[in-house]
Amino acid sequence: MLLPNTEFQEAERQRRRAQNVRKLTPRFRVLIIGRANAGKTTILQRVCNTTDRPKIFNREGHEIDLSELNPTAQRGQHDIENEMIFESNTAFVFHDSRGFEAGRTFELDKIKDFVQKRSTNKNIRDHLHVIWYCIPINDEARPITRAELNFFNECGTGRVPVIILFTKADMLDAQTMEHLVLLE
Ligand SMILES: Nc1nc2c(ncn2[C@@H]2O[C@H](COP(=O)(O)OP(=O)(O)OP(=O)(O)O)[C@@H](O)[C@H]2O)c(=O)[nH]1
Ligand SMILES: [Mg+2]
Repeated sequence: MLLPNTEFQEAERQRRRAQNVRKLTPRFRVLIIGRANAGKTTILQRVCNTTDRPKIFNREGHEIDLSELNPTAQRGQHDIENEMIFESNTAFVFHDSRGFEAGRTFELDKIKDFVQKRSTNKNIRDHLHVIWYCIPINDEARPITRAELNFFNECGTGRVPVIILFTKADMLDAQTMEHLVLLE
């Protein structure tokens, strides 16, 4: 299709702009939030097309030893500041937060602080591009907790979009099938 001259120039301008942005920020930065066992790691593995565990780097860029023997490994995985990278797709960098477990409402401040810092940071390569919020819908009487409602009501994420990922929907199918079979 032949574009009129001005449209062509605009398309070309956008293409060049996108190229420049990619140079400045080579990796797409995602914050994934969800309570323990919500399916966060599974989604990230699927996105990066791997079953391997990610590599985790602290804020100084040092890799954290994830061996079973290392007692800090579990904590390191859910420290929002740490960067998580899968070798199969290094174009993504993830930050992992267990969000708002019962009795741990302080996480809201941590997340607010992180989002704020990562949106205003001078270095564009440190910017956060999206938040993926995992909500498992399989076995919860209340899939959205009070703390989560607070997050949606209070935590202004500025220009960072929040995408809700409903996880474990397949298990809901299994439960419904079981129920239907019992009714027979
Ligand atoms: N059936 C089913 N199981 C899932 C799904 N997503 C995750 N799981 C299982 O749920 C368990 C927890 O998944 P993870 O991805 O480790 O959850 P997580 O949110 O990373 O958990 P933490 O890191 O401990 O907070 C694993 O046994 C997964 O195999 C899903 O969509 N369907
Ligand atoms: Mg995990």
